[in-house]
Amino acid sequence: MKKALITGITGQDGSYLAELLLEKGYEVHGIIRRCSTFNTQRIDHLYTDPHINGTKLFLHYGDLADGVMLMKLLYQIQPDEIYHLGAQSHVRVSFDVPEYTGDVTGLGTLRLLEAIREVGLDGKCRFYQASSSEMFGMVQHVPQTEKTPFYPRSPYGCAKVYAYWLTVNYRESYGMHATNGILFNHESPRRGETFVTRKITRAATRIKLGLQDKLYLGNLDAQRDWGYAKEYVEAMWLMLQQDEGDDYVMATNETNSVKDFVIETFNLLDLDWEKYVDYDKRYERPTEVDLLIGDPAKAKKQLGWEPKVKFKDLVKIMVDSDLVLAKQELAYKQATNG
Ligand code: NDP
Ligand code: GDR
Repeated sequence: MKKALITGITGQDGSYLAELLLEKGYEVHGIIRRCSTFNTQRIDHLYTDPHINGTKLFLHYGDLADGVMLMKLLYQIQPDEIYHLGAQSHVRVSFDVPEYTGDVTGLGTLRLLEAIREVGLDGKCRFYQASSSEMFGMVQHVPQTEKTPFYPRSPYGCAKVYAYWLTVNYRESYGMHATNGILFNHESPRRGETFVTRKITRAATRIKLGLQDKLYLGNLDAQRDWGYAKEYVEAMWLMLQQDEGDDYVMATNETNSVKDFVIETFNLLDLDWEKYVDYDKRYERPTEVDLLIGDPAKAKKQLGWEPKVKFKDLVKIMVDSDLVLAKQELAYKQATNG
């Protein structure tokens, strides 16, 4: 039975990837952070009592800021594959906490790669780095490919560029099976509620049911290549099944603006978006990434991977799911008000 370690298992992608690997018969280990509140909602449905025979999901407390713990954990687990998804992943927040973002999102990758070497797993363990289209930043070329130069526009983007090159460097220096998946934005009903897509679908469905009056947003003109997270984690697995480590772009090759996402969402709910959406400068970034559109031709050719869920299907999946949540919230509110 193959063993996989996932950093960031409690996040959107980590939860879908854990599901996929368990389905494939892996023993899955995940690093979780100690919090004063529960932070495992996205994986609770996968968890079984570790005292029961046959459990295949194991969670370990840790943090990407703690290199000693990473080393101990790798020594103990001896994973065949590591999916490094853990990060301070919010671009705007990275302007508020640049040092922390550099430490966790950038140096965290270094700590993990060094731990792999230190424990002597560099010859056997495969490593996946969650690289990002944010590395392309300032538009230099469209569509963006594996060969497009990077020009990051945020502390997050800079940290991801550092982690990208570390991954390439460990592959070239030590012959490690190390891979960068350069993933463009991917969303789902499990997307964090402060990322723009989920913020929109959550707010619009609550507005529909009278639970909220307004939605405040920043820049509506930014264009993104939005795909469906569930399909993107399949690509992560495929990348680690190749004979050699490499770098791949994962994208839909379609781009839409934030405004397009708003309009599509409100249209599905039969609402006039202009009545409800207001501007708030707070959500602007000091430097913006204006236009992302990726070319996944290499992934299609080498991995046979192609996204099926496109923009309109994605918005519908998210609206349908958030409408259920809003209805539950309304029912609870009505029940508790008497
Ligand atoms: P999320 O923000 O949903 O999840 C991030 C995960 O990292 C969470 O499990 C979080 O734990 C964990 N984490 C944060 N800080 C630390 C830390 N100090 N130590 C250990 N774990 C930590 O991100 P996504 O699932 O959306 O993305 C997964 C990865 O892919 C990230 O690296 C992201 O930067 C990258 N990426 C994402 C894209 C997207 O569109 N979603 C596109 C391209 C790249 P907790 O739950 O406790 O906060
Ligand atoms: P992004 O995603 O920065 O692309 O990073 P996000 O959804 O945060 O922003 C997308 C675009 O929407 C604009 N925007 C707003 N964004 C947020 N969060 N909140 C708002 O109110 C708002 N109003 C407008 C932004 O300015 C931006 O242009 C995501 C993350 O998952 C990264 O970890 C990942 O690497 C990249 O996608 C690819």
